[in-house]
Amino acid sequence: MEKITRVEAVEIHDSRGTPTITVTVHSGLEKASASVPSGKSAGRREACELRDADGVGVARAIVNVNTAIDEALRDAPLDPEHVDRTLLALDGTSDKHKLGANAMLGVSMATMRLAAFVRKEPLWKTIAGIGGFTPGFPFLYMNMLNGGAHASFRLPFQEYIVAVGRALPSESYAKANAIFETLGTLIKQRYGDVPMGDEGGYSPDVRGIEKPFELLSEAMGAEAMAFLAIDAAASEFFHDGKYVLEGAPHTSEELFSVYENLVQKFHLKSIEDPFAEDDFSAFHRITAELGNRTLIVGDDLTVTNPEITKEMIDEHRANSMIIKPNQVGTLAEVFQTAHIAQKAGWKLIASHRSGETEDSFIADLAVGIGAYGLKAGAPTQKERRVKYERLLEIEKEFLIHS
Ligand code: 2PG
Ligand code: MG
Repeated sequence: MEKITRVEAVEIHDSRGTPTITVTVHSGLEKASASVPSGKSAGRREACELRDADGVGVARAIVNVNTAIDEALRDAPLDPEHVDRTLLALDGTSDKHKLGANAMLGVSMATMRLAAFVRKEPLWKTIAGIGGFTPGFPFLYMNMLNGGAHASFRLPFQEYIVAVGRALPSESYAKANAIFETLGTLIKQRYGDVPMGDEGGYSPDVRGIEKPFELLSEAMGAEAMAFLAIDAAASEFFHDGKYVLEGAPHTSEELFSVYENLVQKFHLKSIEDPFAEDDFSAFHRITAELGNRTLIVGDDLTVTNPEITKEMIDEHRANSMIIKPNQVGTLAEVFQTAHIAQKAGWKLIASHRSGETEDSFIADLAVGIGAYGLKAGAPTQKERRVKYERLLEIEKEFLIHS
């Protein structure tokens, strides 16, 4: 088997202009790189994203890749599972604060990409093979209206999404783009020029909990293979024991009623982080009462961590989850989590972060693990578009390789 000859990291800037890292893994003359995204509405139990004392710089993460990790992996076999085991042993902490989950993930992803390259396989196929998954095409979860922590006008929820799942990604993408364009026209007519949020969606200054859903429904029209979804990111509007929506405090029960109404009225079919990440009884209740009609999706709740996911499954606190590699730090753990969740019948949604790079890795990940959805933002930003464009390439590869 080929051997790793060098591992190195450099600084780049993400879609918000914040520093992050790109890691390159070398094997002789061959090499592959991967870039690490960064979240803003991060879950409390996510693995540690190592930043410098100023909370911004990534010099320490870069040094870790270029010294300790490079030393540990020189001459190691180009085997993603071996590399992830080595990283985990070298870090040795429960939250990855020693090496940094960002440093580890960059190495983990670049190794997988290089392994695919030397196998002469598309990345999604290597992911499916090494991880033991059945690949498939996801619904496109396109975030069209940005609110919460991702926008200047704080629409109550963080993400208002249209999910489209036609037979082929090219068909889904064309439809999602058409809906997004119609939405843009509607917004322009009614609100003029509006700012865009962190994930490239519109951020109009509209009032009323139902208003964004009315707008999206109108833009969506009667498309059979599409539905409305949200990421409430409720930890972000949970203050002093109350959920504050448009200035009004709500109890968990009152917020539940808000969701129940939205499910009935707008056929909302997927609700991510409906409650704060510690409000377990509320998660349990919504899963029990709405879970047969609606995906209750953990994100801050589950943080792509195998043990935490297992606990949430056992306690029936959701029925689906977000998969974000940088929440946990290695692909080996991502695969472990995905298996635990799929075995329990949960649906997986592979997701970008609000601070993204031009790396399209999550498109291959979504297909490779056979995720139900791919959440990748709006096509106005290059960092989001590359994920969809990669999916269109995968569609062609799929015909040849499966
Ligand atoms: C989320 C994400 C991505 P962030 O909450 O799901 O959309 O946001 O990366 O800021 O955590
Ligand atoms: Mg989320």
